[in-house]
Amino acid sequence: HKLTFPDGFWWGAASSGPQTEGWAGKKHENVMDTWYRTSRKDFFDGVGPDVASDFYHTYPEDFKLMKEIGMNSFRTSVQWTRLIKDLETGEADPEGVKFYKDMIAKAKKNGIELILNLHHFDMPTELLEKYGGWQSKHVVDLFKKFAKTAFEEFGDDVRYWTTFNEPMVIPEAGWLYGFHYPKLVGQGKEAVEIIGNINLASAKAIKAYRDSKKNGEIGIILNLTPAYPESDSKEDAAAAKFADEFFNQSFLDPAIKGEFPKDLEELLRKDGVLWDLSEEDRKTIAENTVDFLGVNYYHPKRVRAPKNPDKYENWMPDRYFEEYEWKEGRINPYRGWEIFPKAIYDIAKNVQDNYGNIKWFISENGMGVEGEERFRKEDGSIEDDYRIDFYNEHLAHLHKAIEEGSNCFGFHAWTAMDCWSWNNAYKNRYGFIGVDLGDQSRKIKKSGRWLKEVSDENAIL
Ligand code: BGP
Repeated sequence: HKLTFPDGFWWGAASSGPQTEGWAGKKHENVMDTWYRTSRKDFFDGVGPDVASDFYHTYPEDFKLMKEIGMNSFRTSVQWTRLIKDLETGEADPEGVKFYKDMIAKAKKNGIELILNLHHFDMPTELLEKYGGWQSKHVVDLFKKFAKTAFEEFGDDVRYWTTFNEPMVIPEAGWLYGFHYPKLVGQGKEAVEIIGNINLASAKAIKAYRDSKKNGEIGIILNLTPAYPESDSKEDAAAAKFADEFFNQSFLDPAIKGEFPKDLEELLRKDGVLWDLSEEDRKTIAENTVDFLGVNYYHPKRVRAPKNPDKYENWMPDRYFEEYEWKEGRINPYRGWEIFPKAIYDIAKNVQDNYGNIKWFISENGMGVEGEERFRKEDGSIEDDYRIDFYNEHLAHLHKAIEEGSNCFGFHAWTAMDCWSWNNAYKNRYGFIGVDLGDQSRKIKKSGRWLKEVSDENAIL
């Protein structure tokens, strides 16, 4: 039967500047650009962020297509490395300003609410090399300058801002497990330091936004991966509690409550790896919490007590938990992540019960598919019924939570047009709209037509 969503519900999709725009007109390189240029050309099959989906040129047409598939909202990011000419002063680059202003205008013209995010894994490489990136308080202040410039330039036209996308992925992928640049492994202490500094950077950007007196709202986008224990044992419960505190609450709590989870702080202090934040820094975090929350959800974490807690030489979160593959789990055969729609309901209840029922939206959810070409039909369109089923299932759980009082105002898929991925270039496709990398032509998939119906009805059928 028909499940109707609240009035004004956001139906849309998310993407990011570095994964879509291409390098045209950019003044600096970010860490992912550098990674691709220097060492990953083979791995990425020569398909990179240099051209990506060419959004820098295609956005006028892309917004028309987004409108055509019923999107009323769209999130992308302002690239630090495009907007800012002088990274030390935060001075804007006129070419960057011009691009973003026109992009914002085109979104508006097509009736699309634009949400602008400030950081999507795209630290300027110069700042990593010179100062250590997020390990540096100076870089935190440079980020604030960039944020301030963005608010000044676009704050009259954009009403919804977010400071970071999935900040946990920065230390996790870059310093703990080595799957994003700078690809370090086992650097637990540094990772914790980075968590502290990014929380501070987010709070400082929020303060800059409030000081700018613009008439909008600012939030943060977190990847929340609920940690489900393998058994009822005390040990597995402790592992799940730790994984939840470290990977979810170390950003969720400061962002909404203005403080870090107490038990986690105690543990990190005891282990001698606590973040380095002064009283003043903590005050900044306490006083600058978010207006709203975005949640990216793809898959849960299945955890248990670690069998080999000392496998790393340095301090690592792996001392307290390990992941395992849940035998009953349903795996996406085309990407390899567990599909577990009920976690959306669990996340919603957690936000409702433990975070003051703050208003929030699903800012990413999606199903990556390798080799999606095999689903192309004679008329040229991709029949992605698996994706439609995936969304319907997740939305049913979200709907149930909303019925029970969850303050959720929207659902954004990853993503609108197929885009470049940090891990697999264009191998895994996610879009409502297919992109042909040969000539950059676009073609609406069946899921795009599904979204149009859902958005028109404000309901899933
Ligand atoms: C999220 C990121 C996105 C996007 C997505 C898909 O974590 O915010 O930038 O890449 O995951 O993941 P992947 O491209 O690794 O399949």
